[in-house]
Amino acid sequence: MLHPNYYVELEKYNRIVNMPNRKADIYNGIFDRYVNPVLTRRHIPLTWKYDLNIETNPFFMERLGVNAVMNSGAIELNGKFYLVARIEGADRKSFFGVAESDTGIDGFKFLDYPILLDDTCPEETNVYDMRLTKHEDGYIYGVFCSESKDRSVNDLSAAVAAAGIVRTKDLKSWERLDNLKTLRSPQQRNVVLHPEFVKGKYAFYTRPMDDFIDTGSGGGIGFGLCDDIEHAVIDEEIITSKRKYHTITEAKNGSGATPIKTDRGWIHIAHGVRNTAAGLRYVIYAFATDLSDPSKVIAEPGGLMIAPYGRERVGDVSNVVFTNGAIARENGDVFIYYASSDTRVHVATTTIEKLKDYVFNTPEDRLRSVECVAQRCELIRGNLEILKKETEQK
Ligand code: M1P
Repeated sequence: MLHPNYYVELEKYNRIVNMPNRKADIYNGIFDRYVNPVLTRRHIPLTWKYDLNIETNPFFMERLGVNAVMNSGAIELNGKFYLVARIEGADRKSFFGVAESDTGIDGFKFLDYPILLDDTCPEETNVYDMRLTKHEDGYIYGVFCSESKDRSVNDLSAAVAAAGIVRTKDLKSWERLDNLKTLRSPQQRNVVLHPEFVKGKYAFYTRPMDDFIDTGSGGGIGFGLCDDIEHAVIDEEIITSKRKYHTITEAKNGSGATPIKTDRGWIHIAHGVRNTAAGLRYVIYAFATDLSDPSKVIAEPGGLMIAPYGRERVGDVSNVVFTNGAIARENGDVFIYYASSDTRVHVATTTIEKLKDYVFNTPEDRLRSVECVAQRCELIRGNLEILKKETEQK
């Protein structure tokens, strides 16, 4: 028999998932933030957590709790917005759930079941951070981190990160392919499939790493080609967006959303990491690569685009914003989905035109304080002249 508390909790759940969202009163001209997150652990259906049967669950306890909903791949399909979210159970294992919305800014509801991946990797312990790519071969690919215990060292926490690959046509049935092999990099995370063939091959943005946490000699976001997506192997990786000393990417960076095609180049929305006394700080930045050679960076605005603000700064892993999904619509609107502090998912909206202006007209990082001040003085000088002229004309 159904536990009567179900209806009490259902009302709360319905309030959360049906809560309308609106733009926040923060302006930068580049994108809009929103007042509410679009996905939190309170968006998880009750059927995923509770045993609803009063006989087997008399206290109506959560039997399989959920800790957080975060880093989400994003795609538009048949006019609807879909997020493939990283859901972290109370048991620390992550898995994927597909949430659907009509607006892209609110009303996200998970489909009935989470994604049950084919169990093709017996050594795999954890999966997370799926990037979705609508590829010109006709499939939607999901590339995610497949994490296994590192048994080669005597360290309980040691792990190995690799890129898992699945594909689908409807976001309901998923076919698992072989994990990506990168012959020159022992570990990989933040791998993204480029939506078009490059030189007739599948092209991946990679993130070569020597270690599970530290990228070590991995110099930044990599790029490599492979012939066979079903058994993907990359033998040569080159570095596209490099990590740089005393910038937002000094400690690490990683590809985020699948690159957005514009008439001026591919726009990438990625993450950069620096170290602080309080630990790693993750921010989101953008850059553009060449249309015909998507490994070649042609513009990289200085500094960060999205930083954690206010409540976003606090969570399971504080001081983090992280993106692995954006939707660029036919009409030019762009929805960037980002998680804050590994705890919940937000949306930021902008347009292709604004992104192009941001990426191609924001000054580059001049890398030294004195030159950055000179850069700012140039801006101020021009502005003061305009203001002076304006006053003189009045
Ligand atoms: O905790 C912050 C992020 O850390 C990792 O990103 P990276 O590989 O760049 O360090 C990922 O585990 C990501 O899921 C997480 O949000």
